[in-house]
Amino acid sequence: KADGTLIMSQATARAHSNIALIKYWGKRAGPRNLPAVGSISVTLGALYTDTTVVFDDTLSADCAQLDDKPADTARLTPFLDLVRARAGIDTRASIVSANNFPTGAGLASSASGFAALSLAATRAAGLELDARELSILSRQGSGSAARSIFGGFAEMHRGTRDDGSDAFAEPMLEPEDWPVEIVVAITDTATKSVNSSIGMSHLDERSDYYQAWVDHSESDLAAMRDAIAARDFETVGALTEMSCLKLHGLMMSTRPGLIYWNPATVAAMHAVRSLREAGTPVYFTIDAGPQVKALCAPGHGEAVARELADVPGVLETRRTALGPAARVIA
Ligand code: 2P0
Repeated sequence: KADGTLIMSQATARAHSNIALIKYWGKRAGPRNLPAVGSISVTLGALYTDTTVVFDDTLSADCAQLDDKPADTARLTPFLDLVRARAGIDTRASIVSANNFPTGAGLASSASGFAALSLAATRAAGLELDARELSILSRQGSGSAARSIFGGFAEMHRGTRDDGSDAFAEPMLEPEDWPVEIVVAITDTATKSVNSSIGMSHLDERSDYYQAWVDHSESDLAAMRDAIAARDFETVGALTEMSCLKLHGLMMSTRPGLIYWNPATVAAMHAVRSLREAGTPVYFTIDAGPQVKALCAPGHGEAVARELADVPGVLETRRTALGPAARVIA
């Protein structure tokens, strides 16, 4: 400003991680990070990212810190440019972000991270986007982030428009509508070797299974919508395991083949099935990493967490209820 005072504006947001029950993998052609398929997820109460964005006229470049360490801005500056363009500003930003769980290890840190960043950056820039607009913005940072704008159960729409204006998530159920629980069995805390964006790029050329994946996506989504509406846990669980295994089959079929599992991942999958055979309502799902997430019917999380903690190679378990929508916290 002319009087020499600094122009600084800041906001802090919290967004929760999510896991897909019907998985997103693959992109439509073109810019704006458009998904090839829709997805359905649950937001996780115990896993979240807190992100503070400060627009600061004294900065000559964006800078970022993640979990107390300097972070690369290569993926962040183009994203902040979307916010700046919308707000009509040119000011660079400082981002400080922290996850309360291991980053980049298949626990959807890009989902909670870009959802928190979308909300913090738009507020700091003086914008008040509604949830749908925030979901569209978040998607451009990371596809799964579009779902972390919402709590409970959410559905991400693939959309058909090239401008991405119909590729957003919507809420399906609030956490209290159906309080299922999730147990995360962490089997490795290292950052994964192949990030999702690269793993799912150009699949039409890289996997013979890809067209089948896309072709069956709408019927999987429709079946899951019906099962959730009916609170039919067995069907939701069966569809969840099916979508997970189909995703990993697709990943393994990709040239070069992606194997995200380690021996403890497989042991935890079998442990979930043994528990189920013994009468516990629990089903597994796994993202682009080695962690196993067990979807438990309401009231069964504690017993499942106890059993999974004893699986050889499981380092830690985290039990969580469904979480709320992304929100401004400061
Ligand atoms: C999902 N995953 O639906 C699927 C299942 C991982 C396995 O969305 O390229 O980090 O940033 O849009 O969102 C992870 O992919 O990918 C993911 P980009 P993202 O949760």
